[in-house]
Amino acid sequence: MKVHLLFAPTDGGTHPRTLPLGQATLAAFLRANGVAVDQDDVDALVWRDNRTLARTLHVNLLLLGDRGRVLPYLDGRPDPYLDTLVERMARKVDVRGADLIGLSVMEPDQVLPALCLARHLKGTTGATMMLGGPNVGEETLAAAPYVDYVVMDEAEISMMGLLEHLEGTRSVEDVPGLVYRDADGAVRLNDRAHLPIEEVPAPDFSGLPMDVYALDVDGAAVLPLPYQLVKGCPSQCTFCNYYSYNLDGLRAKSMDKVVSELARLSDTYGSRHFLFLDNTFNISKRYVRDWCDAVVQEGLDFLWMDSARPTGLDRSLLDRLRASGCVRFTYGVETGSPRLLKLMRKGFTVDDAGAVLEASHDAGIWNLVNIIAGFVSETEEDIALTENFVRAHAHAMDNYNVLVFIPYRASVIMQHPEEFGIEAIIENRDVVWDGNRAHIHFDEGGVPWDRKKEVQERSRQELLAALRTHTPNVSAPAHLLFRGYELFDTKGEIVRWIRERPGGPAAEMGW
Ligand code: B12
Ligand code: SF4
Repeated sequence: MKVHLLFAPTDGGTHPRTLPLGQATLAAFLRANGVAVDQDDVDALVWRDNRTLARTLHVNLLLLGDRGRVLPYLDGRPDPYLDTLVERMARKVDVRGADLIGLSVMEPDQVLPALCLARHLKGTTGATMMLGGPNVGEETLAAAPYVDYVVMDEAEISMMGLLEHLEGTRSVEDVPGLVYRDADGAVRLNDRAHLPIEEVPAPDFSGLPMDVYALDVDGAAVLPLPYQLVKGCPSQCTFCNYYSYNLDGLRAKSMDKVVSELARLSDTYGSRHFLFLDNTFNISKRYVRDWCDAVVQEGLDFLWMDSARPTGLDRSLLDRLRASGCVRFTYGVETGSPRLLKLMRKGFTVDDAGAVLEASHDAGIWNLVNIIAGFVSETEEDIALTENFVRAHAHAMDNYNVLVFIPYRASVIMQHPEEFGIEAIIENRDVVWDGNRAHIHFDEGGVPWDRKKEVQERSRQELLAALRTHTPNVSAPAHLLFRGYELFDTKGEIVRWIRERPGGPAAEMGW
């Protein structure tokens, strides 16, 4: 049985931010179990070719993400121009001989281009077609007759099971976590099963276009390698749906496994830069200390970044983290309103968050702060409290993301809406094409969804204005930060260097 894994294109046409970690982990596991696996990153290949080929040969990914145009096309309406784009996209990879083609869909923006590609490849190859990742599910299979199977979360055990099924040695009902059609055509989801974390292999990136991910920054190639130490999350924030499909809860790799895998990855790919893609690095003080000890003991000389909860980290621990190579933490601060923080069940206070940002800044770590705009029941007073927080800690907020609150189907809020004063829930089936992003809309306290969206946008604009005005407001992609931390000793110097770059940081990313 030959498997070909393809990372689906996004619709934005921007530089692929990271190597596809989930797909490469799956490839490593299948290869270790004797399965012949090829893999490609269609997103990266389109991005590269769109920069080098004549315009007439480009794949217009924005068009492939245009729901108004693509949905009728997927339903069979002729559209010769879309046919041309999809064929161009498909020609970038050679899937001949594959029995099973698996498309990786990590972001909502990948859903439509992935379906276009799946439909085309099903027609041209006849291979078994599957989709995997957090943005596909039962609705996707129900809506896409050219897709045979879906797995929506960790897929190692599911994929091995499916291969056994396709070889005739296992019944489809026995394949854990598989979404499939039964004999009557009804869509079914089997109970899930995940690999123990110590058995999850390090990613295997072979087959991927490494030259695309590496960017030249001032004469040095910077290649951030993604890696995951921890699955799950110690928190259960009420807006998040991560824990819902991460059924096995919090799981962390042993430090022995982590350091040996990192050392091997560094040797194999010739990079000392790691993008840790954990929900939370600081799952416990002990785990953080174990990491710092292991780095010293093994003499590791890496630079890395990750996400962290803004609590339980003091200056001495942050100094040790910086010394272990940490250059950036993304902190989910979310709001400066104590009431909203409680409603979100973040498990820390506004003061905790402020103290960690300050200590992290003093330790020389780049602070990227996530803020949520338009949360359930957010008032002008809540917005003003967040603005106060921004003003108070502006110098310690190097960069920020303001994301509008999205109600996820499996979040605590949507499971128990009455506790949050939400009055109406509308299951909007049309948006299956958007991944898990917005299956559900809500009306709160008499504010209908359309109006709430306006309120959310106003809140976002107000918060963005405060952040732009008060914080250093320096956009610094990972590649640039890694290089900056190699070249300079202080954040002040890095900020100056970034600000003085011709074309700004966007130039490196080709945006
Ligand atoms: C890195 C990342 C991103 C990156 C890049 C993603 C990428 N190109 O790979 C960026 C920054 C672009 C991103 C953006 C967003 N992200 Co994001 N992201 C992540 C993150 C931190 C890591 C993903 C990862 O690589 N994990 C490591 C791998 C090893 O684990 P894994 O994903 O479970 O891998 C398994 C499966 O995915 C599956 N699989 C993967 N490929 C394939 C292929 C096949 C064929 C099969 C069968 C299975 C399969 O098998 C893998 C191995 O078991 C996750 C959180 C997390 N810690 O996982 C969130 C996460 C995936 N993101 C999430 C969200 C919400 C977003 C945004 C929508 C946020 C926003 N509001 O804007 C945006 C989407 C933007 C857009 N334009 O569409 C959510 C998804 C929630 C959901 N859909 O239910 C997650 C889970 C975070 C969370 N806590 O909620 N994200
Ligand atoms: S929002 Fe982040 S910290 Fe909160 S439960 Fe989700 S992954 Fe964990």
